[in-house]
Amino acid sequence: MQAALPAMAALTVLSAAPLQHQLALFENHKSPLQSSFHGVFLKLKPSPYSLALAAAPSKPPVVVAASKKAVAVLKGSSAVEGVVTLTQEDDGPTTVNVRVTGLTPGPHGFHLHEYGDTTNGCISTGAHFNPNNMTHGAPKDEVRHAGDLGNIVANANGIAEATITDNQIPLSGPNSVVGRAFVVHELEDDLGKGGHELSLSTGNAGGRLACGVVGMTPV
Ligand SMILES: [Cu+2]
Ligand SMILES: [Zn+2]
Repeated sequence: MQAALPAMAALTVLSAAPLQHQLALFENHKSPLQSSFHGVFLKLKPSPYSLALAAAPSKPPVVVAASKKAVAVLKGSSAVEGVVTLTQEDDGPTTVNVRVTGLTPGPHGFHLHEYGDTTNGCISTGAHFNPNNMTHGAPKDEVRHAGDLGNIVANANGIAEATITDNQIPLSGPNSVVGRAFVVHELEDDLGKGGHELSLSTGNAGGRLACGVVGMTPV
């Protein structure tokens, strides 16, 4: 038995129910549709959620896909501030939209750091997020910290805007970056190639101008 759902159907799993329970579908919070399908209890609503069901005879449908969204608000001890939004579809790459203001014109190192701890300012966020025990590098390098997102570049007005797509900063699973922190730096990240003693740990990107903890948001 197959479950056929509209291609762009938006689904939220409310709760799992044991076998023998019916699958109840509600579209736009009205017109409840009953099905003889045996599985979980679902609610449909119009939202960017995308979800697929894999169903086998006599087995409950399995949720195999969903959208996730998160945000970080960057603040520091200077005038630098910003907002970073992260979106991820299923297990695909994470798209990071960045807008930071108050910067000096030019490139500034931009990373995900290990901890979502700002008790002592941005210094408490620790080192670059590095679950695979690598050295510092560029986003496109094979050898890099997962948190190495390169540089963002501020224009003459001190505003840096960027859209970054990356495979190493998921919003769920063992390497989830939720609860960790973005940091924007004083200097350009040399991407591990500057020959400085700090190049292979921090990219020699200097002080921490602003930081913000990644938290989940409604999709
Ligand atoms: Cu950093
Ligand atoms: Zn790094």
